[in-house]
Amino acid sequence: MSTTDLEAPDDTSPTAAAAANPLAQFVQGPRGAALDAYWMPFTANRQFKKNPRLFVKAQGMHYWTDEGRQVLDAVAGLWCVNAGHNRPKIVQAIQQQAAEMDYAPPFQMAHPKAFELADKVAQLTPAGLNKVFFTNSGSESVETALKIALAHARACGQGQKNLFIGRERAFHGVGFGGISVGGMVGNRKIFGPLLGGVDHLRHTHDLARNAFSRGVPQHGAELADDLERLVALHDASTIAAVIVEPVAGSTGVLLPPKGYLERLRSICDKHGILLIFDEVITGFGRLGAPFASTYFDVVPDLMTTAKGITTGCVPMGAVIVKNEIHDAFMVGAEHLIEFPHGYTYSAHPLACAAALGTLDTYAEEGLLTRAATMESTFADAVHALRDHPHVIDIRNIGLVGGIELAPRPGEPGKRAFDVFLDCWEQGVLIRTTGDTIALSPPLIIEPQHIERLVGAVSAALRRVA
Ligand code: PXG
Repeated sequence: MSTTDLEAPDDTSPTAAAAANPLAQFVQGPRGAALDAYWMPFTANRQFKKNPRLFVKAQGMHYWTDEGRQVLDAVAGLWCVNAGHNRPKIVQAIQQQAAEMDYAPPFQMAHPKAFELADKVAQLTPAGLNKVFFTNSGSESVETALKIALAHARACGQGQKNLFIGRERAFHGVGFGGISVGGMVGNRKIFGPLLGGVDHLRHTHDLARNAFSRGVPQHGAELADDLERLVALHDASTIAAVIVEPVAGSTGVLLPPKGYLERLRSICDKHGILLIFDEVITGFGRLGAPFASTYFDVVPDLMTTAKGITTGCVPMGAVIVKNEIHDAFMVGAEHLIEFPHGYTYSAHPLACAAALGTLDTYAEEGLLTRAATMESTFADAVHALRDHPHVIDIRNIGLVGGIELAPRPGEPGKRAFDVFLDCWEQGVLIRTTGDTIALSPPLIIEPQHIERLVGAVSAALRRVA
């Protein structure tokens, strides 16, 4: 793959980008009226609408704004554009599918690409996880996995196993199941009593012992024993599943302490509790292996995925399940639906086409392991920010970086957000969560992009008070 192909498409001059922008008349004129109707998700709407940030074009490692500015994408859109933007094979796959067949109902009917994709996904996942249930997002994957866990217990004659164990500071999407097992207070506190029957493990973030670790932190495997405490409290006979992100992203780039996931796995085994890995951000190459479960060599019973499955270009998610869990449902009269769950757009033809094109691109360019090749260059660059103002920790794994800042007194999250705005002005898109800067670039990143993105964060950190 040549970098030039990705960097210099024929028609990406600033003027072309601006001319192609249908919103230009609105964003350049009085903005209030035109921007009013769209209630934006997870956005400070009023702040945004005073000074909108609009993308109109993307290619490779970059976006272009409606004003024609080129912006380096240091977060792969939202942890999803793993293959880089607008890759030709994927674009072509979607175009062809759209022209051939727009939609096929997924209930009692199917189309060939759904089977082809499920088979390809199953080949990438750890041995024994071979059954693929398609959804349209990470949130839907989480709801699906939780429902499979409950229904599985019942199918096994253990209907009393109906509690879930999540973890503090976890993010599992925005469905009621997901926010219930999740541990982000801001995403939970205004939504009432949530799902009953959920408890939480302690989170693993420990700056006192692990600050500035390179790769996984050394201390904290024993935090997995918190599961023993919850088992002692609730009894294993009542617990259906434990769900964790192997590496937590949106909650601030939290890495599992060395040995932690292994310990969680063995405690789940000991007590007959299903282990769900939420691989929505770690899936499809983010850590330098196809999945975090591959990377850590810890095999869950169910995996939730989304994002990278289509490199973000068409919404899709998938839950991958151990064969025996699936097989427990395949009983009773054959004309009956075994698992009454699914979505109108499960295995949507455009999503399947996009995912097949994406998996081809990953395979051809070795992208599912490329983060391992780039890891040390990326880690060196990110850890070089260590002595910058306000930096209290730096974390890295694969092509994921977290830079935690001391919060400004009385204004949590504001300092990091100011760094985000400063980087934006410099033409680099980063992401912040609380006071942590999260970096998760497309897996096609080259050293010069790493230099540029870390250079921008460095300049911003020196400027922001
Ligand atoms: N699980 C995990 C681990 C995620 O990271 C979801 C589930 C939900 O996926 P959907 O497709 O429903 O959004 C996610 C989503 C951020 C950020 O700022 C991350 C996500 C979503 C929004 C923002 O890092 N991840």
